[in-house]
Amino acid sequence: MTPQTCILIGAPVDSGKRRPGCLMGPDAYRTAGLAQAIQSLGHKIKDLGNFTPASHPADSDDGPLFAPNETIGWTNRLIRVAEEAMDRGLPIFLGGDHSLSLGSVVGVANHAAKQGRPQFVLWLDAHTDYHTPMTTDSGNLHGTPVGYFTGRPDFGGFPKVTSPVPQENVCMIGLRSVDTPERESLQGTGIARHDMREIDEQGIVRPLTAFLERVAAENGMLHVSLDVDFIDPEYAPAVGTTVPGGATVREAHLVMEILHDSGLMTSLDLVELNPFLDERGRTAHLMVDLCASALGRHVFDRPTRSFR
Ligand code: Z70
Ligand code: MN
Ligand code: MN
Ligand code: MN
Repeated sequence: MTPQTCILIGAPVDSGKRRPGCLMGPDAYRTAGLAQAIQSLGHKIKDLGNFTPASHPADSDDGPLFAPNETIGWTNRLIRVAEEAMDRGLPIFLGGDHSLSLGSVVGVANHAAKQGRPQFVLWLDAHTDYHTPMTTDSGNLHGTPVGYFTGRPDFGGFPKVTSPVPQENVCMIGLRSVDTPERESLQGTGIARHDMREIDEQGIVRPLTAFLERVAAENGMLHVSLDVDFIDPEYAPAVGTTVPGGATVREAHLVMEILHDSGLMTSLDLVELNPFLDERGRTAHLMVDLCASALGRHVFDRPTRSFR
């Protein structure tokens, strides 16, 4: 991989669900040595520090959604920050819960549209996060970003999505907790959905490389959204919603290493880390190591792998 300028964007979003703690994520990544790990691979780092939401009305306790106004404030802020960062390097969004992707993905997709290139999204998560504010039972907006950036309706109050990511350009890997309304809405969409059963039967490489070949063939931009709960809670306990049966450390590294080899990744989210629930920083360190793999850390050199 040619040396990159990695732009660290602290997004201590904690409004996407009720259990607090993700606001400590960006500083936990810094404490775990994220910048040093990336620099040691020959890349440059620009740390923009921690952002705050754009101004927004106070949230009330009534209503079906948790903290919608604060989440809208974050979305407005992060769309702008993402658009600007894409002109300067490879943005890495340090979450923060997964509602930060309401902003990060729409921002990078706006940038791709200006370049005339298609946006692709790799969603590494136990969950599909395909709700809308109308279908969510929990009222937690971290369960809605994929619905939002693919252009589903009913996101009143949120910025209008002018460049939705086409369903066919979204690939989800790691799924094992999908709500009934999400499953029903996903039926018949072009979103590629790979659950843990498929990973167990076929391995994780096959769906990943099939997707990357498509990104390469269309000269696409590729946003990768890595939810801590993609990984099994045995290795990554610092997350509010632990779902057993997730990816192993080895599978997760393999995904990141292949992403690096592809040279296709243009932006990255690290989301849902709750340092308050961690054990001596091990989840934060694992996420830093995974990020390093995606940016070229390896044991031995290999022949170049081309997806074109
Ligand atoms: C559930 C909901 C979710 C992440 C949990 C869970 C959503 N589908 N997303 N953790 N990252 O509440 O909508
Ligand atoms: Mn998620
Ligand atoms: Mn999840
Ligand atoms: Mn090397």
